[in-house]
Amino acid sequence: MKKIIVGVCTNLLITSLAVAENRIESINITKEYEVPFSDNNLGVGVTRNEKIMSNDSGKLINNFLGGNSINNGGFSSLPMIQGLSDDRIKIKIDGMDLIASCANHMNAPLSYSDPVNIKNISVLAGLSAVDQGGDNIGGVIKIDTVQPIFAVDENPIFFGEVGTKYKSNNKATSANISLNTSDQDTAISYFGSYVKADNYYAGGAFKEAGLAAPDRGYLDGDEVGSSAYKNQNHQFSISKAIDNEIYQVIAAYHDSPYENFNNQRMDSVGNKNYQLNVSQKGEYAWGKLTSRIYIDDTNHKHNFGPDKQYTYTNMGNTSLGMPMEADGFTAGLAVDSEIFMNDQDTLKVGSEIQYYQLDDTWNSNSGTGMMTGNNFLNINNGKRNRFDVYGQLDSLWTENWITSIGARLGIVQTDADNVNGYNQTNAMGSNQLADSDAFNASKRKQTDENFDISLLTRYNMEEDSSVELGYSMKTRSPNLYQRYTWSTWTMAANMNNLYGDGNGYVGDVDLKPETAHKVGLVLNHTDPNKNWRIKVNPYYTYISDYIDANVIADRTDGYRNLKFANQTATIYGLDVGADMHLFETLNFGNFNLLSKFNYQKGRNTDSDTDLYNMMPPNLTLAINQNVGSWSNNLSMILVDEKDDVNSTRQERETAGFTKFDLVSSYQWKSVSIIGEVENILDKSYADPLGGEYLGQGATMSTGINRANGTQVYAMGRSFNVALTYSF
Ligand SMILES: [Cu+2]
Repeated sequence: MKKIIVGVCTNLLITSLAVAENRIESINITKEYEVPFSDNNLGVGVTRNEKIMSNDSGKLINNFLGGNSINNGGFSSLPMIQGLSDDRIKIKIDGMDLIASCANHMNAPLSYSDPVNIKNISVLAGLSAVDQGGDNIGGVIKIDTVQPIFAVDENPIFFGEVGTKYKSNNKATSANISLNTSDQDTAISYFGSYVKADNYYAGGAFKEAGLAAPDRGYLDGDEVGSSAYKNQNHQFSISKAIDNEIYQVIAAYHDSPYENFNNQRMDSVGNKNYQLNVSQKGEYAWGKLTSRIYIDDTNHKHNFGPDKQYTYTNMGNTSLGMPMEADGFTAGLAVDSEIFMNDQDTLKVGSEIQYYQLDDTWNSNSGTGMMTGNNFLNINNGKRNRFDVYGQLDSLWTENWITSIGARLGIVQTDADNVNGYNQTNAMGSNQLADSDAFNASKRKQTDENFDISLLTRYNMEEDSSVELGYSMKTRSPNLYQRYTWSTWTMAANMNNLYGDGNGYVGDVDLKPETAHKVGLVLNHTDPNKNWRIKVNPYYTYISDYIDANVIADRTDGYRNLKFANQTATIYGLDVGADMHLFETLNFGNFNLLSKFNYQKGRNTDSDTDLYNMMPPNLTLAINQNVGSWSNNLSMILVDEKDDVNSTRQERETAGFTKFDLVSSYQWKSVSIIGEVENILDKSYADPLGGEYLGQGATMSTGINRANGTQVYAMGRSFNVALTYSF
């Protein structure tokens, strides 16, 4: 039978990951006909080495064509796909649809997966079919962390891996272990990881050296304040195969006692997350069925970390820190089916129900200032419940021509209860009473009916060349912070910042969902001799009701207070990936060249300005060499200056730069050693997606002056080493 599958496990990325796991080569890859736009690896994948050397899963997205990562703490970078980022992208981890419970999205879904534990990432960058998920306008990232391997005969198997690594720049020390045991129908696995990192250092001084704040320690001129972090992850899974079905239970625990943020005014001083994920997958004569129930429970705490001022004194009053706490709870149920209608057609139907509840409360602190009194209710009993249903028909018209047509309906209902500030007063410009009264009088319960369409097609011209063409309409409802934050008080608005830009934000109860219409084209060509291949992906996106912001106040510190608003935006761009076999020599092995080019241009046509955090044009060139057990990879990244910036947020321009990295690995029996020199030339550069440097000083309210500020600088040179033992 011909099956039309979503193209997972078929590309270079997976090959490298599979080799990584040694035993995962047994994954059966029944690549027959992929749904158009399902393979976005495009020749530049995540190698085993990169996965092992990284502490930040969000950064792995840089390796995918059309993918960039946005600076957001040490292990929670936000993915961006073709100009759209954060929760505009659907992130599914082992099928779970997770939501960040933090006013700064510090606990973005990818932060809960240690890169070492990722078995498979698929990034649907271009256009995604509706069966891949709703409630997104920017694409889908799917991550698998559990892939059960059963014993082939009656002898049980036991295998695992222990690893450790060290990075010199920020003294990041980490360790991980995986233990797996299985017989023919039961597989049990445990994964654990630990990492601790200090502040990192840029390639050169980008600010004055001195005390981080009057009540804090000393920072060097090249030391990036508030970039230290620590976390541990534990995951336990049991998979049971019964006939043609696999039942699976995954339980996970994540604990980060601190993760400091160099582009936010607060730090995470505690994040605990529990997940439970129970699923069933079956293959039947008629098709496939996957069903899943999951829960995710997050407790997230904020305060000022060790590089941000803690004690504020004003007119005889003292404020000691600013404790804030977000509690999020998600419960979901999802059913997806594939029905093989005949040799030509597969019908995919499914449904998803998600319940989400959020409380974001700022406790009165122990001082005597403006932040004592009641607990400030930033979001009180916020709700965001979602019901989705979709249908999609994938058809094979000829051996060379496939189409996918789908529609999805999503109902999103949001609500929040009454709020209050620290005090029922408007004193000192806080407007807490007036703002909370206005919010409490508003109609907060909102129901969105979101409609998605995907129309995708691929035509294979010859065996190794194809063209993919598609249109999709995708709709996403606002998140709770965009709809229900209410305080125009600068101190409070500053805390509600999803962008790392230093500005303050206020929600809008009447925000509408944003709808993206995207057209894209992918041209694939592989040389008949298999010596090179190229993928070219131009696209255009028109977004109605794009959730952006308008200025409500220019502040004395040079930053602004902004209010979320629906506007109109367009994004167009071009992504090109190519790889090429260079030559093979007797003594030095195989040489391959990989390259990736990324260009995007986003405009807010209502405000007549460029979109915030667009990655400037960039080119990656890498040479890979493999000889015996040795592999070496030298890469060069050229990034153009960023001069297309968002004037509403007063986004900073950044200079162009070139960066070199070298990774070498050697495999000796069960032991592998990886050495890396990151940023070989110790280049000092402002990270174009780094955001505003708020890593030190009096970050609350208006204690930092924008005129003396800077963009966040990226890490300078680091010598990294990792050791792995497999058994
Ligand atoms: Cu946070």
